[in-house]
Amino acid sequence: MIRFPDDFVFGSATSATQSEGSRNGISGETTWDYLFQSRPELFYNKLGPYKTSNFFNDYKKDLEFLDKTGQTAFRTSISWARLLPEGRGKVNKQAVDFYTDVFKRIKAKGIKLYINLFHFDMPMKFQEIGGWENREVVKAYVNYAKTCFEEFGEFVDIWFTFNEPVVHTECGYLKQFHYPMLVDSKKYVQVGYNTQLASSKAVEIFRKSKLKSKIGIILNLSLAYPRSCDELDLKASRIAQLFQNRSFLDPSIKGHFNQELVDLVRDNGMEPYYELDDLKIIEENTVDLLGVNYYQPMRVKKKEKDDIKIFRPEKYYDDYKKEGIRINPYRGWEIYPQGLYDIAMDIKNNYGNIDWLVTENGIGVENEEKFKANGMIEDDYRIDFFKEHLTYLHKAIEEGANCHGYMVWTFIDCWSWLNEYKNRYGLVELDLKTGEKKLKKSGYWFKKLAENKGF
Ligand code: BGP
Repeated sequence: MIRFPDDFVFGSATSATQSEGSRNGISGETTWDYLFQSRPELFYNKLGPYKTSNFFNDYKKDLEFLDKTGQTAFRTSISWARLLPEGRGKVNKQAVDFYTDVFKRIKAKGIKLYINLFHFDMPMKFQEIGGWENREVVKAYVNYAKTCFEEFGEFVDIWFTFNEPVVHTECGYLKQFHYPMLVDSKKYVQVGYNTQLASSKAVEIFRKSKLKSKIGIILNLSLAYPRSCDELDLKASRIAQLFQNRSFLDPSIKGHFNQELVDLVRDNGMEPYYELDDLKIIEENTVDLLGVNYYQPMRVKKKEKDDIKIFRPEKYYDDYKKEGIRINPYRGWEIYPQGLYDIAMDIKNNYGNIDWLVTENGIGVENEEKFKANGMIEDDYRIDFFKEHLTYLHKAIEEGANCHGYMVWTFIDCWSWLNEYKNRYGLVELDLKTGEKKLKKSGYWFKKLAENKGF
């Protein structure tokens, strides 16, 4: 049997926009509401973020599934636009009451509560003035963070400043998957920089609050495996990791940006606007712990075509399709459980073995109803996926990795950005037509996992 330490937590993660429903209750608009209104054709089910899994109305019943799946920790986010419909200023009392009740109920169950402050959900009011491009928005975010610490500080065990900051930066400013759907290297760098600054400033204000909880950042880490040991393939892998991992790992944990990345940015004339005080703030406000989202590795080789003319990560490497790898056909992502072990070793060897936990890991499957037998989705593929990743995580812990928990993506099947409900990840099934929620086989399995601290 694979057994984890007694204080190891097992849980799941979701986010405000993906579960609550932006038109349930009072809320300001986010970039997702706006993008759906202006370009509905981009969204898989053409539903928008309006109802999602209806957590805002269903939460009392939904939270019962935390017990049914045996979770000892739960992660969600607060919606900035719900708490502060104007982005700043007047606090929405309805939002305070909602989150307070949700958080109280979770704590009453003896479940640890991890709250993230920003999960891709920029209030539209602020995107109109440039979103993360604008330091005014950084200021407003710090004020929002302070409001959250004051209103909900007593309930939260761990705060996270951001979820996957690489994603809103790249998807919004290079890849066109998130609003404002631009391709603009200069803004891409500025948004990345300002996001890090916002995170460090939130840590600063958190320290001043004297709360006893901890604060961290959630990063989607993927090691970049080189095609070969050829010097140029190795260089490609190192640079891919600078963009993907080191960009936020170094300032968040070590208190300064990675020098090789800084040089690369400067050599390309892409230095962001910054103020001297910023560097001191970043240096002095590192995180207590790290959340790691892991889905797939990167595989790269040296750049062979001169096809990228602007400054972006892919200017320095080509993706490499390795023969014989396993792919999740629905999402197109490689399944490589050993990647989690390798990340653990990177954190151990290069980041002072900081305290961390897996904050997302999971497999998205399309048309999951086809796996239904006697009314239940028999998602053995998901159980196997979890088992394989947990096996490598356990090996890493035995070798000294300082990992204290494993959270799957996700709790109840949720709305997922442009993909909406295409791929289902939940321990709990959501019937989109009736709104009914039901445990999947993996939900039952997860309860046993948590009770036994292993499998
Ligand atoms: C992560 C995000 C989640 C969730 C998940 C699955 O990167 O933090 O919010 O969306 O990916 O994404 P998808 O449904 O696109 O496969």
